[in-house]
Amino acid sequence: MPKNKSHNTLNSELDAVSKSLKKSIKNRDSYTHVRGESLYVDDVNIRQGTFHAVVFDSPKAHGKIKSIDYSKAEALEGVQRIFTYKDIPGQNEIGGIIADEPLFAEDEVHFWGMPIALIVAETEFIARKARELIGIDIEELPVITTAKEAKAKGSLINKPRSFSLGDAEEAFKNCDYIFEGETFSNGQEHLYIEAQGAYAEPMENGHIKITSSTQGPTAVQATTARVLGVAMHKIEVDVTRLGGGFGGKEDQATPWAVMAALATFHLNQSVKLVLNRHDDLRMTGKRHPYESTYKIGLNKDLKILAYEAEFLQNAGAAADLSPAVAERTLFHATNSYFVPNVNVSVASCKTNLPPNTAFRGFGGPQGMFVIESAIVKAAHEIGVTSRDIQEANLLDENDTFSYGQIAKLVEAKNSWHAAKDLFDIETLEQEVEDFNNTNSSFKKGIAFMPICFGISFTNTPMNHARALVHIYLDGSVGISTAAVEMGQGVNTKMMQIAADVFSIPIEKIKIETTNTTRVANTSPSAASSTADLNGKATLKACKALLERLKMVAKEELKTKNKDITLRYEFVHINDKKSVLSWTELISKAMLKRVALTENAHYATPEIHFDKTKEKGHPFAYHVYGTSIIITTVDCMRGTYEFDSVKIVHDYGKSMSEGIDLGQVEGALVQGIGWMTMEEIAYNEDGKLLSNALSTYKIPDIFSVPKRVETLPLQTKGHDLAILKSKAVGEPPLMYGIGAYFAIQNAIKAFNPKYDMKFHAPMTPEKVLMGLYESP
Ligand code: LUZ
Ligand code: MOS
Repeated sequence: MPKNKSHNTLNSELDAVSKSLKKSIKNRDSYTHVRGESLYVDDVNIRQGTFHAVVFDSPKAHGKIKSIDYSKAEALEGVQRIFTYKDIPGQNEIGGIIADEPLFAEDEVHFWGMPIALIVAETEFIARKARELIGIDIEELPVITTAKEAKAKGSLINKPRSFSLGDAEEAFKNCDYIFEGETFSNGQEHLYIEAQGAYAEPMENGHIKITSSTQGPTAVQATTARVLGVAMHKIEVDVTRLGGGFGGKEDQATPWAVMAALATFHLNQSVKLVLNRHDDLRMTGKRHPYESTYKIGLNKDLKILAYEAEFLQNAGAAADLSPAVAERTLFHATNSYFVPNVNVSVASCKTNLPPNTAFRGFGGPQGMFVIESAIVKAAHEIGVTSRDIQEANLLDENDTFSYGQIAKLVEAKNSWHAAKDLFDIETLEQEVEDFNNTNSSFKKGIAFMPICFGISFTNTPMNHARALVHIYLDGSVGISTAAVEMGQGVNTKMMQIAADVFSIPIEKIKIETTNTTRVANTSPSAASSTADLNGKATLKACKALLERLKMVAKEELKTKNKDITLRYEFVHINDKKSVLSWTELISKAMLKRVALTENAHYATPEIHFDKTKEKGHPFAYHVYGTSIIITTVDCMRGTYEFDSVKIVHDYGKSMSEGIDLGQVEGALVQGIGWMTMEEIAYNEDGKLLSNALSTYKIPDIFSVPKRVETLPLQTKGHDLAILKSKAVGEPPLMYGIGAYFAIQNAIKAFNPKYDMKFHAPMTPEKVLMGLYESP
C-alpha cells in the first residue's frame, strides 16, 4: 500500500472519531447539573462569621435626597453596619464606557431601585428587616420613562451616531414605492435562574477574593479596585459558572461584587450579597426598549433602493453598555439584505429607568425588527407577500454593508433557499391556506425570518483572549481561560479542543474556574465570541505544548522522523503506534525538564473600525440562517400557539452539535418570548409593575413551539471561527422575530380591516384587539 494512501485512511479514521465526538459530546456540566452538584455563588462554602448584605435602594425614580434616617435600622440587633457613598475610599464610580454611574446615590436618585446603601448584618433576614426601618425623604423631580420624551427634552447619554451608504435622499427620488412608519419593541428581563450575587473574603495584606456570578471577571476586578482605591493585584475574582447570564451579567454583575468587597474591606470579614428575585428585577437593567421610525423605498421589482431609520434607545439613567448596544443596532439595521442607500441613526436616550444593558443580540434584534416591520408594511401596501420582498433583497457575495465591510462567504440566499426546499414551502403555505379557508374561529399565519449577525465585539480592542494550559506530571491536563461558563457549554468546547490536539480522553482534561489571577485583563464572555477567542487561545497553547512533546518523543524514540503524531494516548511514528504512551511521554518530559505549561494569547486578525468615518471591517465573519414560523391564533380568545418553527442554520462546521442545537433552540424561544409575551411595564412614576413572575410571563413548556426542526446548512465554516465552528450564542435569537409577523398574518386572515401596528410584544390582548378592530 503506498504510504500516502495509508495516511489518508488513518486520517479519515481520525476524522470519523472526532466526528462521532462532535455528535455525541454532551455539555459536561450536565453531569453535575442533574445531580444538583454544580456550584454557584450561593453554594460557596462560606467562612464562619460571614456577614450577609442587603441593598437599600431608592423608592422613587427621580429626586433629591433630603434626609435618610438609618438610626432604627442600625439599632436593630444583629446589624453590623450600613455603608453609603461616604464609606467609599476610592471613587464612587462604576461606569464602564462613560463615567456617569455612582455605586451608591449621593444627593440625587435617578431611577427606582437605585442603590443608596448596603446593610450588613449577621443574617440576610436581619438585614432585610433593617431595610424596612430606614426612613427616607425624597423631593421628587420630573420622571422620564420613554425614549421619545427624553429625546424631546434633550436628555441624551452621548452624541447620536449614524451610518450611511450611498445617497438615500437621492435614491428615494427614484423609488416607485415609499413607505414610512414607526415601531416599538419593548425591553426584556434576562431572568437568569441564578440572581445577581457575590461573596467577598478578606485575604492577607488587604487582599480580597471575590466569587462573583459575572460574565466579566476583569470588569469586577477593575471596578472594585477603582472604588476601593487599591491596585488591581489586590483583588482576585473567581467564577465557577453562572446560572445564566444572557448579557445581564456582562456589566451589571459588577456593583454587587463591589459592594460585598467594600464591606469586606471595612470589616475584614467575609460578606455575602445575593439579590432575591424581587430586588434583582427592580434594581437591574434589561434589554433596551426602542422607539423607531423608518422610511423604505422600493422599485417595481421590489428591490429596496433606500432605507432610513431613526432609532431611539431607552438607555435608562446611566450609560452602562448603551452606546455599544446602540452601535450594534446600526450594524444590523439592514439585517441580511443588501440596501445600496442607507441612512440610519441612533440616539441613546437618558431616562429614569434602571440603566438598560446587554441582552443576547445586543441591539441587533431591535434594529432587525424595524426593517422587518418596514418590509411587512411595504408588502401589505403593495399587495405582495413579505417573502417576495425579503427574497428579492437578500445579501450577495461582495455586497457592501453600510459600515463598509464587504460581505464574504455569504449564506443569506443559501439558507433561504435551503429552508424553502428542505421544508417544502409550497406544501406548508398550501396547508396554511387550506386551514384558513375551512376554519372561521382559528387562523394560521406563516412568516419567514432570515438572519445575519456579525461576530466580534464591535469595539475592536476587546477581541482577544488567553489560555493557560498545564499538563500535570501524571498526564492530566488543567486549562484556564477567560471564558465564563454560563450554560452555553463553552467549557466542554475547550475540553474538546485539548482532547483533539493531545488525542487523550476528555476525562483527562479539567477546565479550571475563570480567575483573574490565572488569566488577567480579559474581555467579558459575550458577543457570541467566547468560544472563538478562548478556543483559539487554547488551541495555540495546546499546539505549542504538542510541538515540545514531539521533540521529547523524537529523542526518546531515537528517531529523526518528522512524522510523529499523538493518537489515542500513544506516540505514533509514520502512523505506526510506538511503545511510548502519553503518560510515559509526560514523565520523560518532566525528567528532561521540559516546560509542561503554556500561556497563549489570541487576538482576532483582520478586524478594524474607524469611528470617525463609521467605516471599517468590524466583524471576523457573519452568521446566517432562515427560520419559518407557523402559528395558530384562537380568534375568539386572542391566544396563539406556535405549530412549528423550521430553521436552516449556518453553524459552519459545528464542533459540538448537541450544544449548538441547544443554543439555537434556547435562543429561538427567548426571541419568541421577547416578541410575543414578555411585557415589561413601568408606571409613569418609573416604578416597575412587572416585578414578579406572576406579572412577567416568559415562555414555558406550554408556550414553546410544538415542533422545532433545525437543519444545519452545509457550509465551509470560517477560518476565524474555532475549528470552523461558527459562533452560535446570539444569532438564533433573531429567528424569533418572525413570530410577531406570523401572528399578524393570522390576524389579517381573520380581519382584513386589521390596521397593522408594529408594537412588540404581540400579547394576546393586542391580538384580540387586532382581530376585532375596524378602523
Ligand atoms: N458586548 C460588547 C457585546 O461589549 N460588545 C459587543 O459588541 C457585544 N455584542 C454582542 C453582545 N455583547
Ligand atoms: Mo452578551 S448580550 O453577548 O453579554
